[in-house]
Amino acid sequence: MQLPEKRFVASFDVDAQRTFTPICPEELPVEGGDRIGPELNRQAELAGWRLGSKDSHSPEAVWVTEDPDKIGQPGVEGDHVEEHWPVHAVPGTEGFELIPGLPKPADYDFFVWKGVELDMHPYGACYHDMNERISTGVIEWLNERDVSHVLVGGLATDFCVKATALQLKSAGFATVLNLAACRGITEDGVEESLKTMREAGIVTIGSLDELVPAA
Ligand code: VGL
Repeated sequence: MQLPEKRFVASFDVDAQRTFTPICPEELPVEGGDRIGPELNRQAELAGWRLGSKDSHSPEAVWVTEDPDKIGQPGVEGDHVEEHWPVHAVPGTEGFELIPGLPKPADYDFFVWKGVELDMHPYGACYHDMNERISTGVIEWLNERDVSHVLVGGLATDFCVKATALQLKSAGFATVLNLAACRGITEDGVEESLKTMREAGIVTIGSLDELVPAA
């Protein structure tokens, strides 16, 4: 895919947090999640803007479960929560921190903290709620700068990355999912989410070699 001038390209590090890596085995470890930092940094070099997001959850959230059979399963009461999860991404803990090698949130051009309310657990980083009514400002921010292309990576492919990529695509951005810059929770979930993303018109690439930067 041919990329336009850098100022029209953004890269997005979705929830690239230690909670989704083997660094935090008690939270939601995703195999290899701690190794995507260098690829996210390479991806960011092709873009004029770098955006990021973090899950920011209370240990008292309504979806919290310690029951392994419930993890990832629906059945939580509430309009803005879909599945049960173990405690994860709690501000002040290691799991909340970005994975090794990434900038600090303050050094990004735009950053989203999401899932702060006890009864809201959005997956996508563009809206705070599941009905996609309350914007986090990402789409407006990108539109204000006439960004046309967004390169997406992060954790996890089958949840927050997928949801964010679909929201960006629906908002009209040419959206590229860089598979080398993400990892997923389950193999089946990743297969299924790649299918959904491709059907929506998202371009999936195996490596950045498939992108041609502007001359
Ligand atoms: C995520 C499961 C639960 C994600 C967040 O960031 O993909 N997955 N919470």
